[in-house]
Amino acid sequence: PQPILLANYTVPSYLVLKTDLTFDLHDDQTRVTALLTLQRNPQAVTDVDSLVLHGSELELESIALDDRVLTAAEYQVDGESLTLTGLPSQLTLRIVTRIKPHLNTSLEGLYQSRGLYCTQCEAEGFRKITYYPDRPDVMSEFTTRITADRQRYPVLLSNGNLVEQGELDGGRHFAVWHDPFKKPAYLFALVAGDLSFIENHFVTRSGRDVTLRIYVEAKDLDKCDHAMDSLKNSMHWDEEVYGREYDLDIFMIVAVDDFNMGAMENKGLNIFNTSCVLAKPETTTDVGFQRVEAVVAHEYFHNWSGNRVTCRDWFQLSLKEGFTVYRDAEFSADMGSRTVKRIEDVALLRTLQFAEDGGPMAHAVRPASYIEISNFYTLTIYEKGAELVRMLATLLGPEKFREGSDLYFDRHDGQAVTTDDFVQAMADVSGRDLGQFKRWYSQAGTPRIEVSDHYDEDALEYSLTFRQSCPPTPENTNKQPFHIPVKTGLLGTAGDLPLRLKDHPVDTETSDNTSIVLELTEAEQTFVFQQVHEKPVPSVLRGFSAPVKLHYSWQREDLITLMSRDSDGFNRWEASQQLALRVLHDLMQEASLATVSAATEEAIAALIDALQSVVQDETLDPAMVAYMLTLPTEAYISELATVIDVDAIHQARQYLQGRIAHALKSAFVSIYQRYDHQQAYRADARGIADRSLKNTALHYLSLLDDESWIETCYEQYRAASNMTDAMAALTRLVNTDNPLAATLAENALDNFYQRWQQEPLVVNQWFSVQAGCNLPDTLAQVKKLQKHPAFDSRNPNKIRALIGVFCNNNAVNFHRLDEQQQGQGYRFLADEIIRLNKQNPQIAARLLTPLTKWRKYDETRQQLMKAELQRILQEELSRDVYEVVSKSLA
Ligand code: B3K
Ligand code: ZN
Repeated sequence: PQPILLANYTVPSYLVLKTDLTFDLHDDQTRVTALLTLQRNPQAVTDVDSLVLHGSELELESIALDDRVLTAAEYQVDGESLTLTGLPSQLTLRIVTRIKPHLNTSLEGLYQSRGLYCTQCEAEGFRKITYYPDRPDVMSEFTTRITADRQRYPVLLSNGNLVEQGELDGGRHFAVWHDPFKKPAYLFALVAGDLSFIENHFVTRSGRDVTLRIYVEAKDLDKCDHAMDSLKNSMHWDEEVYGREYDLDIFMIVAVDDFNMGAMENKGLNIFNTSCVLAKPETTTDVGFQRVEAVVAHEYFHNWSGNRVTCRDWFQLSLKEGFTVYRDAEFSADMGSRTVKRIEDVALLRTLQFAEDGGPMAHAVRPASYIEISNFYTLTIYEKGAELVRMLATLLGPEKFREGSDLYFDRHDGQAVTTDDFVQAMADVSGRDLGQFKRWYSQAGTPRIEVSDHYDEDALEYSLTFRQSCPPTPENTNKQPFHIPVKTGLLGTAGDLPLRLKDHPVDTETSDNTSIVLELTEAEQTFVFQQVHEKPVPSVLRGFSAPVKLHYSWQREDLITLMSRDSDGFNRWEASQQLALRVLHDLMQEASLATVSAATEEAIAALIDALQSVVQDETLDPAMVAYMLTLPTEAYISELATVIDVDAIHQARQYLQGRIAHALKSAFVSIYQRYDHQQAYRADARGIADRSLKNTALHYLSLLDDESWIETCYEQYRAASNMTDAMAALTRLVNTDNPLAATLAENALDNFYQRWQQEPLVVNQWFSVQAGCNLPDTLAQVKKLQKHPAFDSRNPNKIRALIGVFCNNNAVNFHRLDEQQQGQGYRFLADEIIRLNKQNPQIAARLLTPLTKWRKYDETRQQLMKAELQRILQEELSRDVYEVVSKSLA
């Protein structure tokens, strides 16, 4: 397969003014009639008279040009397109195709999920429905007529407003939907099935009444309230914060069980993975509740950032995704705790996105080429893309940023545009030159910043010197300096010092005088602070103001100061992680953990002291305490490592957790006991924070060599009235290497399955907790679970819950090297990928991620992992899998 290049972009030769679709749904096939009204694009560079329609896996029944049926000689078809030449400047095409949704396992195009018809068209799924110019810069007004059996498919939905419905012969019925907003084909949606719904209303600030509906299977009606609340909150927030109103009379969400990703923002008809809609305390964890809120908001916000203003081509994907992730993150921050949300997002970015940016699939936020666009729905496009928008907001300040956003939406409403257009709007309202900033969009890789400082006590001057660099990435070896906002403060003995920056008058309107945004634009830069009366501790990169790796050699005491007193909550947490990371690295250097060197002992003692103060700090949000008590994850330690020593990382972390558990035992006991186990469940920031701290305490207590805490875990599992507490306890039982724990874990797992077997999303959690087990023999257990009647090898949620969790979140077992199991994890994954390559290429390619990281491991593992990638490459591969495997081996 050949790569597609951004540099080769050309405007479409024809515009599709109107798209009238008819779907006749029958058991053995669906007949699709597309009536397209076309007009030559006045913007087309040359006077072209040819038109390429995309199409794949379609059976063409007929094609008529202005009502004249064409003969096969009058067009060219291949597996991917249908080309017409010699066309007039105005024409209609009537295209009849047949498709087989019941055989569609790729979950792209029109397919069936538990008997329900649904679609997924982004990025290029519409071409599996009919021949069409399936590119986002072709925007059209859609009318959709659906006919189907009335009894089995009582609900017929598409985008826009319902304009007509009625009965037909033979027990069939029909519905006609019209979407007044022009949209690209990737936003098209259709749903047909036997669904129930909950309904609510929202009155927009200009007074328009919008009907809100969430469609689910009848059995799930009791799990829709949280999604509905989240939707109403999102609608309100977007009016308040961005001035954006909803524009149709109805907004619908449909939940389906078989879905490749989280959800899809189709105009007026969002289609969601059930995992991102359904929530109730008994079945859903706190993380699940937060995910529903975030995804509902994300898809809703796309109505403006994505639908009203869309992408010119798929290289611009981050235009809508980065901006929308930034918007949903700010929404969640406003709904819950801002600092906690930031910590969670940064933790994700620094482990997974940084790893992506340092690996063979590294690509720019606006990539220059791709083989299969589905492979570019990445952490870089989404999460790093959101960081770029956040940096623009930091550089401009809130008012100018909002003005820029208003200008962007006003200027480009109804258009398909580029990331340059977005930055231009920000430049225009602020008068700032953002030319250098745009390098963030075109250069891949995570910049590294080295910070050094100097205090001149005679001159009372403190200087900070920053050196930036960026490692080479596959498409770009020579990086130009980035424009990096580094939010900075200085801590003195009594707290934040007032800042007086030499040659840079502090803008009192935008700065509280104790925090300042330093702008790095050169490879090396020094900033001098004046009238500094004591040697300060620098608090740099507050709030993680840029997606970079920052290095500064803090003294241990400095970190403790930051942990206890920084006014920036994010940096308090960050200091706790830095302190713990140092101890973990010391431990990994030890020959044996049975006897640890005096220096390491001292470092452990200092960490424990600092954590003790955290536990005692009553001003801290309990969620913050929980996060500060939690050691950096194995995934993050691995990302920081040059060569990942899987076992040493796991052992060091386990060991240190044990030491903390012993040293802070009484604090943990009191946290656990003071928690009111009877309190009613609330999925708000406070409720989530309290449970998180209490369960962190239980985690530590379960590490003590004291079976009473294992019994407590079992008790908590049995008594739990919400899934968060049940799962926290069950996870401890499953992961504890002790005969009593093993027995109780088995009981609990049996009980769990018996109780929840009718709830697919809960069964997924049951698969995950077992797949994530750190004890030996987990791979054998995973293979056994694949044969369990509740496992469905075609359902992406099940695949992620069992295979994804084992390969991504269970490093010690996936990478096992002992004699019997050497390389077995890799072989297992490769076998799955080979199977999925045919069935569902998108999921197959996504599952490959852990193997793509082979270069980061020791020689033995490298060889084993590489051999599996080479074995996959021998197969006849989908574009999706081919791209990832070939780039990984390059
Ligand atoms: N835009 C969709 C993602 C579609 C992915 C297709 N492979 C979901 C979202 O980001 O909102
Ligand atoms: Zn999105």
